[in-house]
Amino acid sequence: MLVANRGEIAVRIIRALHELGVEAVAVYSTADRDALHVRLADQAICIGPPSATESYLRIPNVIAAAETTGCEAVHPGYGFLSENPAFVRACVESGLIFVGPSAEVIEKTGDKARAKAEMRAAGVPLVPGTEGVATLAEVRVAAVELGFPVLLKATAGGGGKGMRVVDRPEDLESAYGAASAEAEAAFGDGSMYLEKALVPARHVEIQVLCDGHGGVLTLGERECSIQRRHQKLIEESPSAALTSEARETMEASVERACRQLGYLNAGTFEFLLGPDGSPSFIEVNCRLQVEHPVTEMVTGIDIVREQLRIAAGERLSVTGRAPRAGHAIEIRINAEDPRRDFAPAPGLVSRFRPPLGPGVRVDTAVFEGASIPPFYDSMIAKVIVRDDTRDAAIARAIRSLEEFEIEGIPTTRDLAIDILRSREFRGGAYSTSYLAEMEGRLPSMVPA
Ligand code: MV4
Repeated sequence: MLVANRGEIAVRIIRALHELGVEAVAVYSTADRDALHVRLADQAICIGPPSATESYLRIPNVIAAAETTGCEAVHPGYGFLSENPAFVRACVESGLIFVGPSAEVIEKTGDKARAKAEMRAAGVPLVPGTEGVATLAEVRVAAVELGFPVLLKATAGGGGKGMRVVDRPEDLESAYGAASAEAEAAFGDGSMYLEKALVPARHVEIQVLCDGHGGVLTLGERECSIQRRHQKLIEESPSAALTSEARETMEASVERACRQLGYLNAGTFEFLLGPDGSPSFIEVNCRLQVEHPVTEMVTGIDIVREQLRIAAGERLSVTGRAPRAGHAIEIRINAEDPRRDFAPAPGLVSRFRPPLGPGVRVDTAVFEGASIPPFYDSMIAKVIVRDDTRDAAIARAIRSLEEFEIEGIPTTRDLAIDILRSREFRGGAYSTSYLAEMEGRLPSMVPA
């Protein structure tokens, strides 16, 4: 198996491969020569210089690495080429099994307006809005019907790019132009659609696994509302905002959607919970996600192992709803300075002592003496804890983060401790606005 990624997720995948007795081939840029994923793999192929566009994103180089080493399959991890239909097609043309859905499914769901149309047909609850792509004239009419505030979204968008909240009719034209131009520049597609803006909202997503024999397993939700500028910082499961009825509605609708799409392998369906707690679908992620360990900790299911078994043509051993127990929280540790507007702060990690003890898992590719290169994502570790109740999991998370010694670079560790201790987080009633509202109130976010 070729692992077409780097960092903690490459390490995570190599571990799953080795447990199944499968040889792992790593790829790396010249900036990652001494990286942990290179050391843990059975073979490693250099695919280019540090810039991701010339290495981890360069399809011919990744395919050549798989071919020259005799790989049978490719796991893309998250980011990089993981949701790129051209990469999936290149794999298939080279006789490589891609660990993920088909190029057709990735294309269908990558167009957010098209994805919504598919979900509507499957009876998934949607945020009210235009049916598909809308011109400025159509948006003007729809906005009046929906009522302000509305949200302009790029059909090719994601991560908030090409998205604009509009509060007043007179701002529609300039917002449409700006968002469409931003989407055109970022994705080569300026198509827009409109939705009613749900504010304040909670971001809750459902994890699913689908095999090639019609088996569908839903693995419950992850609450991902603690984020800053679309970068998630803390995720947990279960969500304090979901009743068991709302959860079952979401899981049943995701199961129908997967059957309708012909979904294969791991996927995540993102929903917003409105002020009344009712879920509305927003988009599909056709990949393994950063926060997948939260779900692994409450279900006991190894999602990456299941991905590999599905790619090998095996059946899911359980279908329907995965069993769950307890409460899990993931904290992302980034090499960023929260006192300097979260500026990335790569460099030498002079001390690195991750937490241990009951109910604690740390996913990382960092070790003492490692250098964090400036070319990639700033996430350096994930601390995931599980305990019987939410309060116990919070206490375990704080204990773990206090135990975590990282020196040489600034990190988001202390900010995470502040968040976990805050009355708002402990109460469980937070929304996606939480961090913006806490700006200046959390000690570790105050400029030095
Ligand atoms: C929304 C929304 C409110 N109303 N859609 C952000 C990125 C993309 N995944 C969709 N996003 C949102 N869509 C409607 N109709 C609020 C957000 C949003 C958000 C969603 C999830 C997690 C964090 C967020 C932060 C700001 C806005």
